Amino acid sequence: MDNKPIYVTMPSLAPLEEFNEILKGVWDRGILTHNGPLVQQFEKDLCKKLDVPHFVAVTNGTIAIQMAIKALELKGEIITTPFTWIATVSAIMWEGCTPVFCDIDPGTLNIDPSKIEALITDKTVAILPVHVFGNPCDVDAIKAIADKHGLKVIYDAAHAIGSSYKGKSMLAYGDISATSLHATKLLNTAEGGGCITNDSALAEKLKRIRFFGHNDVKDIVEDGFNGKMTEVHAALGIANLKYYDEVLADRKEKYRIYKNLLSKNNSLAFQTHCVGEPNYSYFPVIFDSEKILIKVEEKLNQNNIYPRRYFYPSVNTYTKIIDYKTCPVSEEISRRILCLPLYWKLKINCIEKVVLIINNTIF
Ligand code: T4K
Repeated sequence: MDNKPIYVTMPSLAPLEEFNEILKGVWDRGILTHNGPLVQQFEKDLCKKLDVPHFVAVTNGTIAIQMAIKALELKGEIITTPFTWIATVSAIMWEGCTPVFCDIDPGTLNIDPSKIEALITDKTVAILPVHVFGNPCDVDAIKAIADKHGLKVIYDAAHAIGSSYKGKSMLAYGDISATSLHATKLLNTAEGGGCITNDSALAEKLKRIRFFGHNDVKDIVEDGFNGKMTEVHAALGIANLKYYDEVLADRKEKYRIYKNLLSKNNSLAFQTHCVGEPNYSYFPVIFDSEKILIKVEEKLNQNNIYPRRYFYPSVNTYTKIIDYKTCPVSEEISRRILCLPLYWKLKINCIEKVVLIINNTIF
């Protein structure tokens, strides 16, 4: 094994020649952006691959969440999870809404549906859960609550390309799903994201919002902004999409290998998968205490291995920008959870090395 650093993830990249081949067309046409042919092709290819009716490609996953909130014209309180990346919450706040934190289920690490209703007030307008690490939320329970109270549902599906429930992509659930195509995601366009909806009118509105609010004749008909994906990013997406099935299968196999090797260690806990089929895009492991986590992380770092503390700290504790409200489960798990290296080209002997270091450090 060479001594190159092993990071929590590495982008899944098609061979450079294949990307270059697609780029030649961009150079020939000289069309770099403004809903060019590659963006349109990428959206079409994604719709086919994921079996969703509308995929509106945008600049990143954070903008995708903001656009979803804007398109649904939400103003008020949005119930969300504290166990997430800051982007979920900053998108809510940038749209002038107030995040209301609902604690998580300690097993699935997703929002706990049984705790949502107690947080609904006359100002609540939507629920915005996250399919954490690609683990499908209990979408039926969440829909039942939303329907009962007349609320919209936006899924932060940043991690969820490749996850499914009842044979449908997780991106097909909710009024709108917002996903990320960032370099660290299972499918990437370097930076990128998308809004997915089953509603044709909403998809058209999202496209107008993405393009300054223009309609077909460049009249301004929406309060829009610039969320356009470029042709270069779409070219990368098209090149990488060819390897999507292989990447997905590889993640599942490597997840299985990690789980098998680590299951012998009784002091570790794992995310539970209760609903649907996850995409196994991350390998989170929960330690007995933060002290043990720090010890393991230090040992891994000494061996040039760099896991990440996703998500730490729990977002409700960012008191410089948010009014603190206690979410004990999320705060407790955040302190004890570490995502181990997991990516397409990761070698199996690296997984074995990570496991050996963890076991040797704990025992
Ligand atoms: N909602 C949720 C639940 C999210 O997790 C995120 C983003 C969003 C919304 C918003 O989506 P975007 O607006 O980002 O599309 C990463 C990503 O920046 C972020 O996309 C992601 N979630 C978050 C969980 O993680 P960092 O701070 O971990 O990135 P960084 O630079 O430390 O990268 C981690 C490892 O990946 C590095 O050690 C090496 C490797 N890497 C990274 C990059 C950027 C590469 O090999 N190549 C690269 O280009 O944030």
